Amino acid sequence: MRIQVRGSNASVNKIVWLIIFAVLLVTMLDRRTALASAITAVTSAPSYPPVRASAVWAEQEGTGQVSGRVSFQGNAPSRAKIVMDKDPVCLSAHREAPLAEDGEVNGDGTLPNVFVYVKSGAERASFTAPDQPAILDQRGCMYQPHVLGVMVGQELQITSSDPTTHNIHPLPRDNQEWNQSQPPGAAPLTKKFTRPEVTIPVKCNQHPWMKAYIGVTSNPFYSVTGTAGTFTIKGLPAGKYTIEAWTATFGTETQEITVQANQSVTADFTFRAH
Ligand SMILES: [Cu+2]
Repeated sequence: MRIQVRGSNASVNKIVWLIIFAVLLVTMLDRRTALASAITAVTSAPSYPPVRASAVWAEQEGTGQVSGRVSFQGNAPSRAKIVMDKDPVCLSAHREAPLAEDGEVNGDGTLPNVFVYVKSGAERASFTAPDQPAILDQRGCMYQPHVLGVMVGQELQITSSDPTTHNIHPLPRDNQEWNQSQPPGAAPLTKKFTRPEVTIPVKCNQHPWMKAYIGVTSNPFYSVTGTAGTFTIKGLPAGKYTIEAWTATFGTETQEITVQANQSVTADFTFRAH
């Protein structure tokens, strides 16, 4: 390569070459620094496996899980007896008047009917709803279960085991509202929800004491606590998630968790009396 400098002489040429050499040196050093930072970033940042957008991914690649116990501190609220005098069929289904489910605290101080689900962190993938329907039964003029989860697009079957007419009436904020009668012996009603919503209260227009809550999620990672107040969410891919515990009476709580492959994370929740 020839560098021509007007009115050139030996010293001007030297200066020009020195400048070119200095610029090249600085550029190389810059690249080396940038490369070194990139290597550090790659090796020190937590790396999560790439995510494929299907429900199969959850089953085959999600090997982590989160489980925990939901406790209650303070005096358990008193729960009203449900008076079913209005409908003799309902009344005759119970030896003793049952108590309202909301506000129930298990004997060991844990909470049943807590809907625990992955609120955020699973948006990296999309999930198809399971083929099996979720079932909401009406038995003894009460909803069974009191709290249940379904995925967006999953079929919800509402069945009745009672020889009386019910009128199922979900009260969503983000989904479409409907209410429909179901006489004794009628076929199950089949419904779907199109948007995630935690949770949708359900009432019966015939029996004002009947209450249920449906948690609608866009991922399959949810669980409802029972008589032991515990929950387990399986099939989680490694990653960071926000999980929320929802209760009808005591509000909600969230926690940030980090799940590793083949490991179980513990996330306990404690709710307090208002
Ligand atoms: Cu009813």
